[in-house]
Amino acid sequence: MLSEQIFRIQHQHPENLMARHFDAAYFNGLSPELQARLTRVIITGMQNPDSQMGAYAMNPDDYDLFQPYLDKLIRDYHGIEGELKQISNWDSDGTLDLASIDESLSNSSMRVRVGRNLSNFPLPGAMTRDHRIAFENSMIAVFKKLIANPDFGGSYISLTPGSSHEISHEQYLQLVAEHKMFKDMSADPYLSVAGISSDWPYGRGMYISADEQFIIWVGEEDHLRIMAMKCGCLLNEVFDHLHVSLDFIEAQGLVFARSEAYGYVTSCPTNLGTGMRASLHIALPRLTQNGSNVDLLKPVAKKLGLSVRGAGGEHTAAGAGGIVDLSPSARLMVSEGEIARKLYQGAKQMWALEQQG
Ligand code: DAR
Repeated sequence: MLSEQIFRIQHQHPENLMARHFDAAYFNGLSPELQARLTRVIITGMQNPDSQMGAYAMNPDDYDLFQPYLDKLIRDYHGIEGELKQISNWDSDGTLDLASIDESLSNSSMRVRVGRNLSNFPLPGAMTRDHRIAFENSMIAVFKKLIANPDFGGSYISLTPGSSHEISHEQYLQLVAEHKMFKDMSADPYLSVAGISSDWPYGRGMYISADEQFIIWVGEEDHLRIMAMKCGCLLNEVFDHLHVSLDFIEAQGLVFARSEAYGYVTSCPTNLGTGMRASLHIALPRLTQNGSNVDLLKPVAKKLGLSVRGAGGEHTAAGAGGIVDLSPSARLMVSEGEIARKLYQGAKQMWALEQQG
């Protein structure tokens, strides 16, 4: 029985928010059709008891449809009480110059990404192969506008067998090695159980601008992962680049799924709100025992509202010289401009801790 399995997870894995807030009476009060839909949302957390969230939305309206239950997971994870109303604001209220922290940070790797999903398709976990191909084709029409625009240029590459944009497996592996393209998600048990990696590699691809500072992933954990990146010291530049680029692609007629309360709708509830992860690479050899132990840094960072990953992304080790990927944890009930400021302040605080010796 589903409730008995979840009850066991509640006790064996108290960090699993899907289980922690599961309410058997609520679930049993749903129609059989809604019980089946909600089971698809939470199956990832049932089959991966070590999950932190343990749920992925399958349709843009799941957050509203199952609000009595999912709202508890969302508020618990994001630490929110009271009114929930996501407001977008990209104003970072001043120059955020990493070189002002230390001259050695003047050429830092900076990256800001947002997850976005179109309102007229199921979310990745519930897409059929036909959905995935139709979605990719609808995006290729938008990419043609980007490619024709001299401010963007670039190209689109597809993994879909038979696509006129299809690249070879070797070319794909090279793009992954260069951290430009995303990995086959089938290896991620959380995503694969949720159906997010199904039909690989159909409907998956990447737009990359001529200067390689603007990339759009198609068909990863969200329909779109839209990211701006550059090496430099002004965080404002990479945020502004992303903002301008988002406005351009939305002007092509894309309608992103949004909720009044939760902001931009994303597969994972951890990304709701802005859908934004803003990060930079910073060398913290002392705090990471020269990169041998990123986990040492995580509780320190968490106290400052920051999360730390290895230089290669989620679930990777630090890079050479203790280089880690540092980002503010907040996504929801925080604006884009506030995230920029939090990233700057976080870098300043971590740098100061590193210098304490
Ligand atoms: N492992 C899943 C996902 C957590 C957040 N990371 C994402 N969305 N890539 C969990 O529920 O713990």
